[in-house]
Amino acid sequence: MLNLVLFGPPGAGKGTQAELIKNEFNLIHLSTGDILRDEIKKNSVLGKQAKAFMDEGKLVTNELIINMMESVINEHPNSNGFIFDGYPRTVEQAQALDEMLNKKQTPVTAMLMLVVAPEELIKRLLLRGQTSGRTDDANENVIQARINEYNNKTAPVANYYSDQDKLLSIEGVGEIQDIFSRIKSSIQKLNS
Ligand code: B4P
Repeated sequence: MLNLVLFGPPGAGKGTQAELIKNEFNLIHLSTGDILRDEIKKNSVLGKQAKAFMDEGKLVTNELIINMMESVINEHPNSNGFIFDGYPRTVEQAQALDEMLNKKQTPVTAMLMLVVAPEELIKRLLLRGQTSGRTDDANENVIQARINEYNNKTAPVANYYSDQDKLLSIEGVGEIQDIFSRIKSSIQKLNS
């Protein structure tokens, strides 16, 4: 099984690259952002709770995310593996993911970290905000709050995987296909 964590700040290209990786390696793509936006659309209890955090650019609480992810992972017992997009975003989430996958004897294979400078992130997200309808992309203050949350709470997750010798760093600037080629060759090296 191939379990990949796709990591990087907001706007680094996680969702974009996850689609390409999923198709190439036949993996299940789990995006916590997409799952949460779905819950908001359904106006579920989880969606209502999550919306308040997301509209301010804050991370949704670990408790809500970890329970949600455990049930989503359990829906796919026979997959080739997962691509985790936007999860884990805190060390506590990373520990919970390890615990869940270790129970199934299919640990995280590697973390792919997309490296992009903050000015480029803000430019990309404001551009997407013009058409996406996402309230968290429309306002530069909210985008900055997301980047701050990333620096304070999410960036330490990279050390967590580096300590396990699972961190692969990928240059995330340039043509989407070129970035994907870099990702693909990193994954192929894992298998060789
Ligand atoms: P997400 O939906 O994960 O949003 P994101 O970090 O902004 O990344 P996304 O995947 O959408 O963007 P991408 O980089 O692909 O999270 C949204 C919110 O949900 C969070 O702020 C938080 O509140 C909550 N949340 C989610 N997961 C959570 C968790 N685990 N714990 C707690 N809270 C959680 O792309 C961005 C833009 O760049 C796109 O327009 C794309 O077209 C463009 N782009 C991509 N690659 C490019 C390239 N090479 N060049 C130019 N543009 C590029």
